[in-house]
Amino acid sequence: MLKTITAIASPAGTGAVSLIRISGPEAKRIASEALSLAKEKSQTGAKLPASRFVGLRKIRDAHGRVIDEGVLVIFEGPRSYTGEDVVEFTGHGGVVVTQKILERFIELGAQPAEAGEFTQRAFMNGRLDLTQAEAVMDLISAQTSLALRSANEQLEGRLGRICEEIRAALLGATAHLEAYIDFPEEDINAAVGAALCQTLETQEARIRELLASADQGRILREGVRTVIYGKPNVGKSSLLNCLLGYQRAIVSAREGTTRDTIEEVVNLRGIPLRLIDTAGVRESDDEIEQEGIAMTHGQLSRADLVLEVRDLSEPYAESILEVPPDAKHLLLLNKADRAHESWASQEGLKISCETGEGFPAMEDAIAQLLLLDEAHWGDHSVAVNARHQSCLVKSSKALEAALASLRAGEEPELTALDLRESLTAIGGVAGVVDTEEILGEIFSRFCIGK
Ligand SMILES: Nc1nc2c(ncn2[C@@H]2O[C@H](COP(=O)(O)OP(=O)(O)OP(=O)(O)O)[C@@H](O)[C@H]2O)c(=O)[nH]1
Ligand SMILES: [Mg+2]
Repeated sequence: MLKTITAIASPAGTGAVSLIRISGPEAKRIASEALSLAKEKSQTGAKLPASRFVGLRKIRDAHGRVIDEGVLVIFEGPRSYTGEDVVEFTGHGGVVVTQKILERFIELGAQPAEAGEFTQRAFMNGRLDLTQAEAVMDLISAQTSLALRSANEQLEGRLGRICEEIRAALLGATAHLEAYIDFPEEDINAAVGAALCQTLETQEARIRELLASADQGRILREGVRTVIYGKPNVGKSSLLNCLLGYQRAIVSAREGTTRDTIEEVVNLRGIPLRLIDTAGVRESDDEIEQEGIAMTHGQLSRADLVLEVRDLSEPYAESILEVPPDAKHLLLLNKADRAHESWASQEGLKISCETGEGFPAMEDAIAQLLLLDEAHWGDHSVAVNARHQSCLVKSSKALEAALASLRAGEEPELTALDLRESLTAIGGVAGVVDTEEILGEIFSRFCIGK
């Protein structure tokens, strides 16, 4: 029989309330016994509340002594988070009292849950598809309102639904093709061949569209890799501090202050920016500084966005930046409060970390550049993660191969083989077909009690 699991679902530490969960076939029996008075007193304790009704109940130890009084709710399966019988007890949020309740449930036969095991059961019992289960994790770790919105959209199952539509279309095409394998005397005529090609091309385009959103997904989860770049002393660390709102990096009038790169995430109009302050780039004999500058170049090559900072208080000089091909770029002319006249006719966004001048315009420009603020977040956006991406790439490659063999008029067996591979891969996104190993990998990243 499937084991019954239990865990503290609220964060560790002291709080107003804490939540302990039980899920599995024994959940109700365990909860009921936890309410019982000691056997020797031959008295029974309170009854369980009816499913989905709230009851004020006392959880007792083996001697019938009260551990805590709180709210008990039973969700009878399958109408529960996990699809099994679930018991939730909300008690006083102390560390010891919560731990004691957990121990009591374990004493009565529940087993401590693994990380993500509740959600894994929800998936196993068909309450969520895999993209939705992953969205639960995205929702918990969302750092901005936009990431939250994207997680909620995924939780509603949009990505899973799109993949399921693609899978259904491919399945239809495969069945069609396999019919010809079963009747080798019949050839695929031109009209049928063209119709099949059309179906595969349409689905291929849809997969490509999903893949195009992978960058957006990564950005929402991890933040836009924003590298603050420039010569020493132009005010890169000052900019980091201003955007963060506190003194994170050392600022000084001495050139070459920053050596290591410093990373912090800020929320800019709903967009998570992973700001990376770097060592100022110049010729240097100092070994440590050279190391720092090498790191700057490394960061630059992985950037999504480069904020190039230049110093308006110095006479104009050419930019030192070689912009990496696929990063967005914004030129910031800092120290506008002390601008040198030689800059008068130069392009760039004037800001001052000293006075705050130009900051709203800079935020506008960044949002505009990334087209990723709330206003630009389309109704049909999906945020593909790295795992979805790898399934989609596999599916799209196999589909291309299928198309190529179909167009070349090769044996239908060959095309069907590639189509099957494409089907399996796209099914993997929502977890239609998946191995234990992959599931374990996904759910182990959750927290205990989720
Ligand atoms: N007047 C004025 N001074 C500024 C402004 N921004 C930064 N500074 C000053 O410029 C100097 C250098 O600032 P930092 O932020 O340390 O410059 P950096 O680019 O990080 O320098 P390195 O770490 O050496 O590469 C400090 O003395 C700051 O106070 C500004 O907008 N106006
Ligand atoms: Mg610095």
